[in-house]
Amino acid sequence: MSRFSNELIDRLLKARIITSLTGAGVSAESGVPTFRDPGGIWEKFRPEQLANFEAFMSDPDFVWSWYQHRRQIMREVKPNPGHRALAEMEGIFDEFNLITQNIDNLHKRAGSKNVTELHGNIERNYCIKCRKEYNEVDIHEKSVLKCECGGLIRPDVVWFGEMLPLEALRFAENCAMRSNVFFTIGTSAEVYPAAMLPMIARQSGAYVVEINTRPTSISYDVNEVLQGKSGEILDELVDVLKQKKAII
Ligand code: BJW
Ligand code: ZN
Repeated sequence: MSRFSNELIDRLLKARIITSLTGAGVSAESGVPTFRDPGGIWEKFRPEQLANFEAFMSDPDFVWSWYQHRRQIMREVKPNPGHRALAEMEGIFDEFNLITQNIDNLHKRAGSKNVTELHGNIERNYCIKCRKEYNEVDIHEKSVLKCECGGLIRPDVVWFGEMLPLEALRFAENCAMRSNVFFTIGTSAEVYPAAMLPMIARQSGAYVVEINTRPTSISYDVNEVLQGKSGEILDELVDVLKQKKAII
């Protein structure tokens, strides 16, 4: 007995455009802590407290060393079966768009080519004054670095109150509007504007599927909920799709 509905499999086999929105839960099985699950490294400081420009300006060394610590974790972990299944889907479908809120590079390391990053990338940094990029920073630099112009160097990630990269956001909205099937995977769907994407997809006629270990605030608004670990579910889904595609 497959855990996938016949409707989902039928729609996927007929779909022209498929989009997946991913969040921290997709990297949880690799060992990257999520933001809002209990027991995580974010229990002491809520993301809203630390992931903002004011926090950086009031204690740049502290915020910088926090990012260096997370950068270390993200470099040490490896992509999991969920990342690999999403990379495989690129080859299975004519148009498969992967939109991620994650900054950890694991989708690209798993082989996904068409990745749109909504919240930046932890491997990049830039000067807050002149915007010069600093992407080869030593992981052991525990204090914040200064640019040759005197400005502080910050990670190239999107903090609360900051605009998302406009081109990436426009592309993501466009994918949501055009997709036949839209997956929302391993995200609590609490942070906007990313959380709007599944709703835009649904309103535009897509079949929206949520994959998550727990219910979220949008679970009632989607067409199908697959409850469980994304690594296991996506791996299974790719197997089913490969079998069906081989028969057709
Ligand atoms: C598993 C699993 C497994 C576990 N398998 N699942 C409209 C309405 C209301 C508020 C706003 C709004 N528009 C803007 C706002 C304000 C704000 C916002 O959304 N606030 C909310 C908290 C209410 N948004 C912003 O400020 C954004 N900017 C913006 O909108 O600019 C325009 C603007 C400017 C000024 C004024 C007004 C508008 C920017 C948001 C930036 C978010 N940045 C962060 C930090 C990035 C850098 C870093 O990492 O340090 O991005 S916060 C953090 O949350 C990170 C994530 O990408 C993001 C989303 O988290 P995610 O991925 O969903 O993780 P979790 O932990 O929440 O969920 C994990 C899920 O996985 C759970 O559901 C688990 O169950 C599940 N899971 N294991 C499957 N194995
Ligand atoms: Zn500078």
